[in-house]
Amino acid sequence: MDDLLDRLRTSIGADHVLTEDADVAAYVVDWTGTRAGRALAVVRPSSTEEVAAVVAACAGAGVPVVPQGGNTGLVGGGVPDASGNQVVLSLGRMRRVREVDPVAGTVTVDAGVVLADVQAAAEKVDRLFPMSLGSEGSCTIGGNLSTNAGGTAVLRYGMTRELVLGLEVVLPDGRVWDGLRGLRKDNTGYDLTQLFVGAEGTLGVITGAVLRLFPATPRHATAWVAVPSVDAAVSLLGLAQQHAGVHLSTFEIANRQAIDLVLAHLPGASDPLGEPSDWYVLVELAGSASDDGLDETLESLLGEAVEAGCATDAALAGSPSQRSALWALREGISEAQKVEGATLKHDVTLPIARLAEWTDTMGPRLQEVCPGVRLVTYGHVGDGNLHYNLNAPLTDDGRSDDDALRAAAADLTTAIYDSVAREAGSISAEHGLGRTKAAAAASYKSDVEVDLMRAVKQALDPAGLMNPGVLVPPAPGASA
Ligand code: FAD
Ligand code: 2HG
Ligand code: ZN
Repeated sequence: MDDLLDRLRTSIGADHVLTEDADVAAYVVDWTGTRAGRALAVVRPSSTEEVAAVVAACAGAGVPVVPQGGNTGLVGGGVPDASGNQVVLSLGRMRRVREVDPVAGTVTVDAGVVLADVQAAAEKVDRLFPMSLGSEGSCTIGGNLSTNAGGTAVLRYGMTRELVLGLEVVLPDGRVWDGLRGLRKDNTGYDLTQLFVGAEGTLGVITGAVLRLFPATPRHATAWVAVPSVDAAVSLLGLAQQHAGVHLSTFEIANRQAIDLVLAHLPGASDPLGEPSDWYVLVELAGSASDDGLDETLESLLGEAVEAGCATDAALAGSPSQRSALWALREGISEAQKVEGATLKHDVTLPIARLAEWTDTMGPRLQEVCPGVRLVTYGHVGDGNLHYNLNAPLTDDGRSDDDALRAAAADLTTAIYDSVAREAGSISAEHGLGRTKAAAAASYKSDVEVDLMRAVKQALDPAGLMNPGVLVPPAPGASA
């Protein structure tokens, strides 16, 4: 292995090949703090050529590579396993916005550019890059593409795969595929770009991307709405679509338990409504500078919703700071859950029409499995995507009983996933599979689908060195 480390140092500079525990620490533990591995080294190349040299050297030495962007992933896909023989390849030094073309509606970036910086580059030329995640200050475009990230603007603009036109990728053998084309029309064969989207670093390392830009939406009308049930939230969604049409850009749900955690743990958070409600919806309309009347549309929508019984109260943002405060209630839930104690995440999709009945029946079933378990339910209801997360029961003296949650974790997750499968839903709506869910996902897929996935992996990465153990579980009997 010393030979490999020497080669890496020669290729990208000794300062960017990290091997000391203190230097690698931040790269081997995930955001949740529950997935920790060990690395042979963490390497930080600064260009596509350097990435290619690293991957070729690792391929030559038979050493697995774990690509990493902002390390905000929630399924353990961007951190190494416990073996200590994997190289973490961080894209953190590849942060160049290569080109912005407002008329073509494209921005070309290095894969390590942070999402918020892409949004800012678009804003500078009066355009919008619509992807919006709570982690946008640290996640990278390479990570977003590799997880096919969702977020709060999917309802209007789609998942990451709908926002990309072309890619540059370093293949598992170190060759570079230059597919950085910004063409809207290109029917010249298999869609290789889309093959790498959502591949979680198992087919190659994305080093650059051409992304789509949209007209800017500087005007917003935003409300925090109390709703009596999930059923009412779904009815409100229908009304919002009718009233606001294309201007409807966000429709997010959260239960009271989620908001209680934010109020308890997020400094400065306050409840915008007088009376607590079982459920809340964050609804936002967005439009161009000439789109007058968004506030009026939202007010009339809410008036009708109250009359129809699908909303009981609402707070409208009257200023940008009030808007930020409403968004912070929604975006702060992940962090608040983590501060509270042990958490079990379930990022599921169900047909929207089934959401209400499913949540109504799931809660009591989980109480039987783990009495007192706290349901922290929130997410992108407009996409049928719930973060059906759980926090530990409270002990008699009000502490988070993390051991009780851990002891019941497997049974809780199985109950949820089995039920999602029966509804023809998905056990990973937007976070991917990583190491956490790879085996479970395969067990809910048909043999044909798993075979196809393995065939793709085998064709592009025959030596199995790109992020092994992530997304595609090894075939039975094969060495991992
Ligand atoms: P990482 O965590 O570094 O990596 C994620 C995966 O991508 C790994 O498998 C890794 O190997 C691979 N990868 C990374 N870069 C590359 C590359 N250049 N080439 C090939 N493979 C690569 N996700 C959502 O979908 N919607 C949300 O609303 C959302 N909100 C979040 C809020 C918070 C507070 C947090 C902590 C996370 C949230 N996430 C959300 C999850 C996470 O931010 C996304 O999955 C994000 O896309 C990961 O980007 P990253 O750069 O941090 O990737
Ligand atoms: C969100 O929508 C993210 O806030 C994170 O997808 C969800 O932490 C989670 O489980
Ligand atoms: Zn989400």
